[in-house]
Amino acid sequence: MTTLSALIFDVDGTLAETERDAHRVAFNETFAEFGLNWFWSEELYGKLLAVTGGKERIKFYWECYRTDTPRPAQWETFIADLHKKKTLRYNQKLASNPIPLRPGVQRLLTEARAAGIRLAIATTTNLDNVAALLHYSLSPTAINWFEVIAAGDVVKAKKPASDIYKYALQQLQLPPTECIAMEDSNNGLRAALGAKIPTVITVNDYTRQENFSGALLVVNHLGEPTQPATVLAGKVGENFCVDVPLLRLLIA
Ligand code: XBP
Ligand code: MG
Repeated sequence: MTTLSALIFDVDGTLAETERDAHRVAFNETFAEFGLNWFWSEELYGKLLAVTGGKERIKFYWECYRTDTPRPAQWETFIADLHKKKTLRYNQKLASNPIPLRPGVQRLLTEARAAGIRLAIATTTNLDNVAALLHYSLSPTAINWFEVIAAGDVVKAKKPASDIYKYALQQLQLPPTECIAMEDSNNGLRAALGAKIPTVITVNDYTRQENFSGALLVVNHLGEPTQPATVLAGKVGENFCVDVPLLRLLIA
């Protein structure tokens, strides 16, 4: 029997639906502030999500969609500055208009803590953004629930590379088989599986159609007693929530 020692959560799209109404809007506002006549529509943003990391996404868009926009002499520095401003705007947004956690997230985090299961985060976004989301959408002290927060540029290669999950495992000092990753995207799944961590997927509107082969379980969300989860792939009964006993069973 394998012990379930830790849950490692992705952030954007998994803890909360932050991409469309917060990250995307913060990017667009910052483009305007920097004099760029760029606008990322909801649809275009869905395509750009294939590239993880804000700085990387901006670079990709510039190189592949906007060769008509002249590059400043210090291109990398310009992008880094723009991204810093975007982070500020994103943090202000979460403070003034918190994005709710997805169904079942707070419940599962609370249950895991009560069961002595360690919590960690492995994300492409940066630590400021993680801290703001936890503060305003969960509780001002919720950051302390997580023993390890592996975020952003702490590793060189972002998801789908497995570096961030390998880093989290190293910090936790745990083998991958004693952990479960919680993800929402194919990029995230590949990153977790690359580190050999069994993975549960909660899809969202941007990721529903992606390939999740190799996942332990694919559901629409983690579920609440009053709002059960729907299984999209995997063997579990009906009217259920993703809870600690189920997760233990999945890796047993
Ligand atoms: C989410 C991302 C991030 C955010 C923007 O990854 O891809 O790039 O869209 O965040 P994950 P930054 O789901 O793994 O958290 O601008 O801070 O990079
Ligand atoms: Mg995600």
